[in-house]
Amino acid sequence: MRTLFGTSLLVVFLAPQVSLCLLRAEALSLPESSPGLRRHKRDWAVPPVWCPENERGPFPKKLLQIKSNKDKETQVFYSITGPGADAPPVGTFSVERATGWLEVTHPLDRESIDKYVLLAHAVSANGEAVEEPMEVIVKVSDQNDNRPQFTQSVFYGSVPEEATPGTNVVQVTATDADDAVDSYNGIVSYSIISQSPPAPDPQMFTINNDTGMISLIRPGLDRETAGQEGPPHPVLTVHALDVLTGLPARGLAVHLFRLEDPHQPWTHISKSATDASGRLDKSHMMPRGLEPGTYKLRFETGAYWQQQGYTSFHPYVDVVFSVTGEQKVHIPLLLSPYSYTTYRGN
Ligand SMILES: [Ca+2]
Ligand SMILES: [Ca+2]
Repeated sequence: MRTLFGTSLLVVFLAPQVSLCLLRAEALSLPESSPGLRRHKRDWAVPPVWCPENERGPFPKKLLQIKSNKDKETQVFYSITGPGADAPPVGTFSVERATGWLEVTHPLDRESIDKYVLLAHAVSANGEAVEEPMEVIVKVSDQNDNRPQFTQSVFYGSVPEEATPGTNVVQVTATDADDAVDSYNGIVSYSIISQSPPAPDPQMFTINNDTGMISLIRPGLDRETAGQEGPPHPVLTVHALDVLTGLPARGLAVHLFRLEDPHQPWTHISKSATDASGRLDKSHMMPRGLEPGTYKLRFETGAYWQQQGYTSFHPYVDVVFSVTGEQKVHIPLLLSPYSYTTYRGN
């Protein structure tokens, strides 16, 4: 809608039938008792211009010719100002002074800037403006040059083994930097490629193409035979204590990450917050327990202390820990605005 509106505003200077509509609309909005107000009709016309992104040269490439009707009476010189002309990104566009040809000087990237609003000026030989400056809008049309990207490398979901078909498991999300408003290039659609293990049915789940919600379509999920092999994994528990008050630290946001590959960024697994007793709801934090590996808890201590009316020296606290074959993993955190202590609890 925004795009269409912007376009029609500019078309007013070009297409008479459109300009009539808009003039009428404007006249209607004026009070009837103001006869002196009349819309000044412009003498020059510049259409909106679309320029595809990633254009190949040669550059400069002509986009459109700006023209003033005054060029019959006097010689007119043209210039442009605004972001993309004399303001950053300087020199993306230029105008041929004598002819009014507006040119683009290098390939554009719609994902960086999708629209330029330039001001066109027309002056006579003695430097006097022969026209009011006029807006020229260059819109960058999209090419499908971005793949969809999942917002996390791994999404963890869980479902009770007695769950019935239709139960939601986890929602995955992906984004695509391309245009999803005026084109399909940026629209993301989801599908399941494979399921492991392929039991008890090779198609236990379905995914909503539009929303990415994965849900169960077959009954009979059985943890012993399908989901988890071997003994259950240890459960993670956390306890945060505010040492200024001696009370549990309530409402402290905590993120859990896992390091799957030392050369890759941490994988975000879940986010939660401590309850009134300073503890995390462990089923929410890590529903299936911790497989052996390297993990990190990030405590958002800065935000916590700010809520308490203090400024914290540590904007957040990262606790990195290894999980091997323990029965349970307990991480206590003792917290003040200027210090923290953590240790291996039990
Ligand atoms: Ca795309
Ligand atoms: Ca694109």
